[in-house]
Amino acid sequence: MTEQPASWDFDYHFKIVVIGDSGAGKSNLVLRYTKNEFSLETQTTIGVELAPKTVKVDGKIIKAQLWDTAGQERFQALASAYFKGAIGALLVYDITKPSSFKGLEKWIEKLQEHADPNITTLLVGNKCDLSHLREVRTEDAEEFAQKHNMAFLETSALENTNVELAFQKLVAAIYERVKNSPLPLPDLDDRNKRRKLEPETEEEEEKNVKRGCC
Ligand SMILES: Nc1nc2c(ncn2[C@@H]2O[C@H](COP(=O)(O)OP(=O)(O)O)[C@@H](O)[C@H]2O)c(=O)[nH]1
Ligand SMILES: [Mg+2]
Repeated sequence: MTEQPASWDFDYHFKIVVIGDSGAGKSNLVLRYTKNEFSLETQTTIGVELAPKTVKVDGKIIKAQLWDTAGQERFQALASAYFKGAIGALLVYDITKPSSFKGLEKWIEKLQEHADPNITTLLVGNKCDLSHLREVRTEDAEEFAQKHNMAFLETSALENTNVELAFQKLVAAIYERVKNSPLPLPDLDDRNKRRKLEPETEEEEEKNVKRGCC
């Protein structure tokens, strides 16, 4: 029998949205985590960027699909499709920009409005390399995270501090939540429910059907 493509070989598929004010460093956190790269440029492309990353938790292979806004957050234009089916959210602010910390309330409202009520969220204070420019105290962020029942970490996409840990923590927390829930999960996108060896695209699905009947 032919070996299945690597993209099929996972136990869980988690859609994770990355949200927060423009300039907080969302794209660079995703870039650092998925490609170990960093860019000084701010992305201006319009459209949603998807970045996959496969991780192992508790012996299970989890494909995390990270949804990066690619600029629409600037215009408050994130449609409900962006949040639909998301099982996790990385909520990002910039420790040197109090406005991005104040903006978190607005992002939480967006989550409440569009996302699954059980979504697992991790708060990230990015740019911790710029400690001399810090304007948001760690204690204030900790208090905020506690109030909203989410874990919290400070990161630097530039220096690669806690980036892997932040995503790993989020994926592990989602896994803990879903591992004992009988599938299908309520109100979630099909992709979160897909199990090992199920086809990813219509084309693959068609191929699979052909394989099955010959
Ligand atoms: N010093 C520092 N700059 C960062 C960090 N992360 C992102 N940046 C910079 O902040 C700007 C905005 O980053 P970007 O990832 O495009 O933010 P986004 O709008 O939230 O996606 C860019 O100039 C990045 O180079 C970081 O951890 N430290
Ligand atoms: Mg961006």
